[in-house]
Amino acid sequence: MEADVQDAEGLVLYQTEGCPYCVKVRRYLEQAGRSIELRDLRGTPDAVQELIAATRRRTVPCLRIETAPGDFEWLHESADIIDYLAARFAEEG
Ligand SMILES: N[C@@H](CCC(=O)N[C@@H](CS)C(=O)NCC(=O)O)C(=O)O
Repeated sequence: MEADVQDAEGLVLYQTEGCPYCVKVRRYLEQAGRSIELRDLRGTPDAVQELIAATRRRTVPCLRIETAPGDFEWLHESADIIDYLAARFAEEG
């Protein structure tokens, strides 16, 4: 599912609704007053395939970071994702 107004460019969170680690990241976003594009793996086979093709894992949450047009880095681990987002939001102000 494509979701939400984006206010951070080039970021997509691959996630599922019920995963507690995904909830942690979504809660952080809510508290930070930010939103990014969310892709829910449930019912979105394309998102599952994208994640597995890029990372060889199906684990969520995973943050896709566009580093240049069409180039992506993929970041697993909810704590690392939150640290990355916090640093990025601090930079962007
Ligand atoms: N340590 C990870 C745990 C992530 C995790 O266990 N995610 C589960 C869903 S709640 C998952 O994707 N399991 C399926 C898999 O790893 O293939 C984090 O904090 O992000």
